[in-house]
Amino acid sequence: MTKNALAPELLRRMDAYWRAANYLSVGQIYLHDNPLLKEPLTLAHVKHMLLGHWGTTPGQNFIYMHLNRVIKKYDLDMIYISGPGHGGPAVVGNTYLEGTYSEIYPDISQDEAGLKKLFTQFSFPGGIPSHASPECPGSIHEGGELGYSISHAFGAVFDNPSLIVACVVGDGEAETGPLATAWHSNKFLNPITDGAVLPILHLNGYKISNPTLLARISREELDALLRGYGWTPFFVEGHEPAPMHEAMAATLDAVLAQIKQIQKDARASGNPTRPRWPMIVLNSPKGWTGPQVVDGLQIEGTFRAHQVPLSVSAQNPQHLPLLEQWLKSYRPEELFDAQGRLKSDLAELAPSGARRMGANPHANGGILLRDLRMPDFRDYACAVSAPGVAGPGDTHVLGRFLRDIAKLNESQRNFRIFGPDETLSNGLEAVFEATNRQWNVATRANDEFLAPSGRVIEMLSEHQCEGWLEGYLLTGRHGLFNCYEAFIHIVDSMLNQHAKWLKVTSGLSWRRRIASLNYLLASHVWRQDHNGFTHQDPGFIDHVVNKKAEVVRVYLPPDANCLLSVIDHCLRSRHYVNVVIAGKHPAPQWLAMDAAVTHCTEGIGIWQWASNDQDAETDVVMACAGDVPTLETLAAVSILRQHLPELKIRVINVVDLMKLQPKTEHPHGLDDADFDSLFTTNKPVIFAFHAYPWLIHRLTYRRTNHRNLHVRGYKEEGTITTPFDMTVLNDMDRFHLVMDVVDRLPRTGSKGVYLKQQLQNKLIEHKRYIKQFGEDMPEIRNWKWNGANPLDTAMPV
Ligand SMILES: Cc1ncc(C[n+]2csc(CCOP(=O)(O)OP(=O)(O)O)c2C)c(N)n1
Repeated sequence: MTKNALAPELLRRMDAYWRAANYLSVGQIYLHDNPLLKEPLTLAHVKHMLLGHWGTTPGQNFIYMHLNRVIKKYDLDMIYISGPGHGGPAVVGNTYLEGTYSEIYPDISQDEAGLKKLFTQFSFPGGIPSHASPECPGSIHEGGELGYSISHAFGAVFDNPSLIVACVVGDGEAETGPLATAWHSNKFLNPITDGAVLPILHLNGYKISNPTLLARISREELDALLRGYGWTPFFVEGHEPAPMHEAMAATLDAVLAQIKQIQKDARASGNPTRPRWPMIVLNSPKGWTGPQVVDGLQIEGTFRAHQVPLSVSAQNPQHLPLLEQWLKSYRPEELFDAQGRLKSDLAELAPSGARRMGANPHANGGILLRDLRMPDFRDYACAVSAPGVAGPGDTHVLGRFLRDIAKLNESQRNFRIFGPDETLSNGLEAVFEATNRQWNVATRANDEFLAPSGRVIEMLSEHQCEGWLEGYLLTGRHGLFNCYEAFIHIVDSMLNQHAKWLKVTSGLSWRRRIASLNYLLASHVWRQDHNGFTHQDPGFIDHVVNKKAEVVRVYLPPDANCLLSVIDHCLRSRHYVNVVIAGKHPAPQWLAMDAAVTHCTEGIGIWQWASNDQDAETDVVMACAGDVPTLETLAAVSILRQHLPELKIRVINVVDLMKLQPKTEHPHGLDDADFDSLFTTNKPVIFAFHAYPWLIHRLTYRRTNHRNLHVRGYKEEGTITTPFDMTVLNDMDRFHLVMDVVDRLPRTGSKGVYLKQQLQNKLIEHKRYIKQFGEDMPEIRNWKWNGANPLDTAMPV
């Protein structure tokens, strides 16, 4: 099959192109001068700090160059994902050879001066990172943290029927949890409406200092594993360049023919039945074409080739001639003309224009981004005739809005909801009135909402949901990840990487802004009634606020109308990570739509209807953020106003958590004067907070009144219990909040002391009641805010 796949002249030129890429890669790692070796190499030409990864690079150069051939031959719309992104020299070198690098960075010109700069900048202070970083044209995947290449690749091809993502997977990377589950992504792909992913497992045998598992199981076992995941593996194996070129070319022709045939058949027949997609296993030596033996140790084909095989330095001058020999082995004089430009017979091997993988617009998704068609979120409002009316559960209301967004954008095919099997249990069932869960494996009677095509994709892998959504966004579309709050932590690290990507790309003028990464965290800490302690963890936002302020936003809408307003805003926003935490259980509604819009626009505000300090000096500020803390705060306020009516209370609700940070730290931050006027400079502030209390201190530690700030929140107390008991266990219930006020206001005198005693008794009664009846006391379950005169609170004293 592989013989004569390439005409001899083409093979010669392709090998030369590969040598050119390898030469550029070694040059990037080692040289800061003498880029064409016009002079004998000296230590003065070599960088002082030798950084980078050689091992993966020649294999990736080989793949990229071969992909160039098929892109040209079949006019493919293709992008490249480098799973082992530490092979940065490969993607940088190849985009330089194809011309895109110099178009974006004219200073890195295609001549000797440009080459010198290209080499110097790599892994150099003020230069570029050693990975497939955002600075590299054509990259949507830095690959610094291994494991997400296939997820990103699939995210990119959903709803992109003409796109093929060639996705290089490191055999070490393949050991990670996310990558191991990512092979299953093929079960969600629709061959009619989606594009194709061509995984290329780079079986170079080693990681940093260990062999890889996939290289040490038998060929038969590996083949069975990949077939078991639903792929047809094609093996390209060896190390002799010429037969390897033949084998790779023949294999690429074969797999692309299969991909095209699968798509053609499915699209002609309208039958999307899951095909067995092809993939490639490239079994080539790690550090291919590099030094063989150095200081008596084998390098090529071993783990020792992973980073920098030669440590050329004044202390180690004997490596200098080895480096020169290595560089010269690529015969640069045959590859570049005297001016340092790639020879024209080689340059023409690269595709042109936007077909070059470095210039493909899918890899700069903001170029392709179109606004969503948005229904007016006000149309989905909960009627709130007075604060405290019963609502059906905030996410249930949101579900109807999302349903219509899915419907309105059905023809644009640029909006998706991802989740790990929780769209229903997070209360978004209305979405399935308009669409289905895309699923391309068998269905059975009694399955629900499964179809070959649908706007929702669910797999019980938070990693896939995150990775797919990131890939979808990075290629210019919109989406939402809905997840249980506790388990979103599984993707902490992926969020880190995406937030870093957003930060860096926002400083690159040629990179267009993309749609925000939106998390909807429902089924939150306070309402895990049937799941208990394992499902109670509100710490994701602690993690998120570590990220760059320009990138992250955290919203805690207290009711459904606020949730609608916040989600509308998030779906319109660009280049952020938005985290929205919302409840799904029936809960009181506080604000009519206009008031909700105003409140969410401000992000923080005094709830005047709940406060009574309008015409007098405030005694205490009752602040809250989150739906359950808001409920408990208002219940506490009603107790206070009934029993200590002379107290002047101010109620503040926070929707946009970043308002609490100083303006100097976050663009949303209140300036100090505004903060002081809201929270006073010297009155007690009792703050009921959705998550761990420490976060509020962290955000406000510089504020004038910080010393009077007393925060209640989740303090890692939980179990399967009643909703109210969850707040009691964490001292965030209405009774504790009232007692906190009394403790901080000695002037409440014996009235306060007596009230406190009654509340303590109440807590004992609560415990007794739930133990006996298994639910909260009627006065808790049926409590209602009753406006300015909350005397009907069933608060027997
Ligand atoms: C999640 C993660 N864990 C650990 C590392 C550190 N690391 C960098 S490269 C590497 C080995 C990668 O091996 P492989 O994926 O086979 O890539 P290649 O051999 O092609 O360089 C490791 C463990 C990482 N970058 N990401």
